[in-house]
Amino acid sequence: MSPALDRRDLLKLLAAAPVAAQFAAAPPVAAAAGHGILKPLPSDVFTIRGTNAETNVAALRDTGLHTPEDHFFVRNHTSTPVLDESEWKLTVWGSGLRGRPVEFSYGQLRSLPAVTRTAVVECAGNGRNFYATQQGQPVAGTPWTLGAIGAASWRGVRLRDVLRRAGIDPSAVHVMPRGLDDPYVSGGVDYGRVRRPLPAAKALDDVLLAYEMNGEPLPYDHGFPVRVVVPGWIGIASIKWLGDIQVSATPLSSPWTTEFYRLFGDAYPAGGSDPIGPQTVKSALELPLGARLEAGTVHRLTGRAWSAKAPVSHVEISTDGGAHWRRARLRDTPCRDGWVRWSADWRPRAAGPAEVLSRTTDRAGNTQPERSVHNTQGYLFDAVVRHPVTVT
Ligand SMILES: Nc1nc2c(c(=O)[nH]1)N[C@H]1C(S)=C(S)[C@@H](COP(=O)(O)O)O[C@H]1N2
Ligand SMILES: [Mo]
Repeated sequence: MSPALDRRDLLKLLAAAPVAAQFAAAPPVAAAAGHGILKPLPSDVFTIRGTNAETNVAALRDTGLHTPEDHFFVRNHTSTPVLDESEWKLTVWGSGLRGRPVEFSYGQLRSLPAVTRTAVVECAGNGRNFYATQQGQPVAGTPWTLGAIGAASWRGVRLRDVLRRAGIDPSAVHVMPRGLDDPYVSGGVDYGRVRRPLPAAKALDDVLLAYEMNGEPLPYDHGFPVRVVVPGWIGIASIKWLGDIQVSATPLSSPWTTEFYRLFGDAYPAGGSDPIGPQTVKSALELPLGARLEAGTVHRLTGRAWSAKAPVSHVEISTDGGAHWRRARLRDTPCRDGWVRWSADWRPRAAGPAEVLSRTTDRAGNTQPERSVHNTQGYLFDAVVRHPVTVT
C-alpha cells in the first residue's frame, strides 16, 4: 500500500460514508487514475492495459520464487472494491447442499484449519499478443505479452473443508464462487458479477480460499479479504473478493463458461470447445522485447519456466532461430503449480537483429510447440516465443 492509501485510513474513510452492507465504492484515487487499481503501478514494473496491469517480465528478474505484491499483475473486469473484513461474510448455498444456506464470517474462516501452498495465478490470455505478432493471427482481448502471471505463497482454508461444513451433498456436480466487485458490463451487455462454475471434483481437491498472500493479508487488488485459488487452472477460476458460493446438484454455467474462456475457431466445434480449465506449459525470458545486447560479451540470460500439468523437467534455449538447442540451468527444484527460474549464458558474435528462443518441457513430456492452435479469443498461447533482441 502506498503511504497515501494506508488500509486503516481507507477503512476509517469508508466507515464515515454511508455504504451498502459489506462494501463501498472504490476510493477517488483509483477512479482518478482511470484503471481502478489501488496499488502503485510504476512504469518500470507494470504496463497498464485498460483495467488491468501486466507485470513487465524483465522486472521479475529482481524477484524470487514468490512474486511480491508490488510486482504481481492485476486482472480486473471492473475495478478493485474495498471491503471491510468485519462486515464481510461468505454465503454457501444451493441445491447441492443437504440443508439451508450457511454463512461464514471472516473470523470463522480464520479459525478453520489453515494450509499454506505455493501456486501461480496465470490469466488464460497470457501470451495472447503473440498470436498476432508471431503467428499473424488477430485475436480479441487484452494484448498481454507474458506478464499476466505471478506466483505466491497462499494461506487460507481448503474449499473442501468449507463445503463439508456447509453440508455438501454427494449429488453436487458444480460449485460456483462469485465476486463482490461490480457487475461486468461490456458492449451494452450486463454479464452480472464475475463467477464461474468449477466441477465439484476439482473444488473438493486442491482449491483454497486464501486470506493471505506471501505472509500478509491479501492486498485489496488481489481479492481482500478472501479469494479463491485454483492451482493449475486459468486465472478466471481464482475468483477474487469472494462473496458467495453456489453448490449445485445440476450443471451450472455463466458467461465465463459460455462466451468467454472456451475455445472458438477453425480447430474447434461450431459451439466452441468445452469450458477451459487447466493452464498450459510456457517459458519467459526476463528481458525487454527488443533489448539491446552488446556483441562479444557474455550475457547471462534469465527467465522462468512453468507447466500446469507436471513439474518442469528442463528448459532449452536457442539463439540461432531454433536450429540448435542447449539446456539452460534450472535454479530451483521444480514443483507442481509453481515455476522455476532458469539461466543460460550467451555471447552473441555478430551485430544485428537476433531472436532468443526458450522452450520448456515438463516431466509428463509436455513441451512447447512451434505454433499454438489459434482460437478467436487468444487463450492458452503455449508456443515457443521468438524473443527479439538487437545485438550491437
Ligand atoms: N471477482 C473477480 N475475480 C477475478 C477477476 C475479476 O475481475 N473479478 N479476474 C479473474 C481473472 S481473469 C484473473 S486472470 C485473476 C487475476 O488475479 P490477480 O488480479 O490477483 O492477478 O483473477 C480472476 N478473479
Ligand atoms: Mo484472466
